Amino acid sequence: MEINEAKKRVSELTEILEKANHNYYDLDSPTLEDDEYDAYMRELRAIEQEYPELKSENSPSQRVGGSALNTFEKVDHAVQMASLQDVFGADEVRAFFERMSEAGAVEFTVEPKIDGLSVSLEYENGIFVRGSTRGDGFIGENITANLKTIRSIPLKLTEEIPFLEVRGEVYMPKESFGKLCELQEKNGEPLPKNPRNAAAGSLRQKDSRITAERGLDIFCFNVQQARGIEFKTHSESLEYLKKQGFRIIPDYRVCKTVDEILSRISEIGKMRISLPFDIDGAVVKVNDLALRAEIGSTAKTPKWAVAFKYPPEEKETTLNSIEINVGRTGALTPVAVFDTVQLAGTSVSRAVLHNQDYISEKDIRVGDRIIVRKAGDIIPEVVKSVSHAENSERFYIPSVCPVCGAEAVRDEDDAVIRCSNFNCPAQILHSIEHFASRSAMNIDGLGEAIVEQLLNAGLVKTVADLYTLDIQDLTSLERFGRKSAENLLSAIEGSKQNELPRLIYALGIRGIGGRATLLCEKFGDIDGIMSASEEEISSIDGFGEVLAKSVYTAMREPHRIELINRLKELGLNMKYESKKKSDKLSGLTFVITGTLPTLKRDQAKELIEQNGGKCSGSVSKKTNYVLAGEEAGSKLTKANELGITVITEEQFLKMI
Ligand code: 0OX
Repeated sequence: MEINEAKKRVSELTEILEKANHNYYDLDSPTLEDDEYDAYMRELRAIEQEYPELKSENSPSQRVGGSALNTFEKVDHAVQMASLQDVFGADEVRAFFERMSEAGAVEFTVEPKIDGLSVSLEYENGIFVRGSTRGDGFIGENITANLKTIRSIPLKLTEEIPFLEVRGEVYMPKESFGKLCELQEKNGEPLPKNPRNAAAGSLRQKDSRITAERGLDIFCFNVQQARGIEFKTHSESLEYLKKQGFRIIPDYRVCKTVDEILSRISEIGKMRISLPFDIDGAVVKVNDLALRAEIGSTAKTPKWAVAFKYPPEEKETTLNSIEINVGRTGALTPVAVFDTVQLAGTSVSRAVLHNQDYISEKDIRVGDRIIVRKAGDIIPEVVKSVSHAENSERFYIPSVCPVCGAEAVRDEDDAVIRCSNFNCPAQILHSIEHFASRSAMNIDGLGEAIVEQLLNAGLVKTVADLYTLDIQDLTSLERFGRKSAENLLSAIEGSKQNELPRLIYALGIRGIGGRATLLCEKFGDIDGIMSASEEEISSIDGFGEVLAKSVYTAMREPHRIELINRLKELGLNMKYESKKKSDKLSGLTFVITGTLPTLKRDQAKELIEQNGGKCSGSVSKKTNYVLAGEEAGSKLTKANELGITVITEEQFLKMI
């Protein structure tokens, strides 16, 4: 494609993709099928590869994020990002109304108060140039790359207004929070405490690819600064923001009387449980902007707005005990067990207490009267301790595992205390359950109860023992018929042929999640994975340093090496059936260098491997071809010195 044509197509594709984002995320009315969206995105990426100069900072391709793009450098807020004065109850709202009416206010807006993190979005000539956190209201941090991953944030406005700074609240929808909790649990990672914390953690990621996966969203509710346009009222500015492509605060109303304000506050309160995001109040604001300036602010909060706080659905109950659960990664998780209460429509009697810091800060003790609620209306949590029982003592997570008695030690990099014994029965129970689970080896019929029976009967000690079970072993268990035993044995036997990524995931490496396939694609078989260096692992797209270290360390733990060796002997599939397409490049070694016109290096490597060839990082006499793109450096020189054939991407594509 010739450059002018490419430029035109980039602009067309940008418009199509951004419009699709807006329709999907802001208007809730999708206009493109997922695969159409993906196809346009692929086309855009291919052109941007060919013509890097056409790739703008605000290309929709930037929304998937990248590593180390967030600078977190300090950002001075030209206009203070003020916080709000809280009010509780109708009387305080009336008092606010009286004060404002005396100052001349005749119109107010009432908006839900989103429970998230305030951010500032700056636009120059209609282009998103900088996004930052609120910080202390005066100085925040630059998180532009992370904010770009939120698809409802327009990267380009409808109009090219000289300058606009908009304030909004980034939040994690309840659905995304639920998914994140599930994933963290599956990966043996600590659960986020509530959607707000999860949103904060996601915005603070150095690697914006992680932010992109977290399903964050935003509602915008204030024009901080504007040049090239003036507004008379707040509601007018919100409607303008909507026209510019922002997702504005939902369900806001303009009210005139205090009764209208109070009834809107109460309506929002009733909607609360069914809203797909957390709110922690309603905001009442004077609508007239000139009047706001007259009314002014205190050091921290404007005098022309208040945040009405809803009493959260909380219940008081008695904490009967604190159980210590030992998970498959050995994490000791304290769990509060209390008298059952009804919360958000369900019976609740247990809540995770997270870690020692959480317990110590709230001074939660057995026997306490406690307040409980549901974070994000999903996860029960202990809000605080109201009173201690007589003679109660501070609670400490034991420094020995309550199941096996081994030493429990605090992780270097997080607040988790872990049992140090890989043979701990609790770790074994949960790791066997995980091994058999649907997304791992998918052994039908091997649930928690049966794993417990097998462990209690001494029939299995590690997952490898599952493969030596026979019909007598199983029928000797209580309530285990011949038919179920046969079914289970055949499910276990069948699992030997599973694809390697399932086995890798089943081994329970911390943080591996859905990335097992990438490992297999890269290293081909279990031996390749076991001998891979940390650098090689972290070179895989999608593997950060932390995950690479976790895989590398896991593959050097003696108990895991022993387990893998046993599984090998027992005949489990240890090879990766790659999505190989042909043997056209069989026996040939390639070195890729420089920037290829359309393919990323990884893609070229994948194609080489899919067609039976091998890739190497350095040029030697053994190299058959050097696949060279633009700005190829020393490797190309060396290839020429050694007389190795140098090919272009086009020639390479012809070969396959
Ligand atoms: C919210 C929210 C927060 C702007 C000017 C003073 C306070 N969390 O939903 N803040 C504001 O207003 C700011 N409005 C909101 N809706």
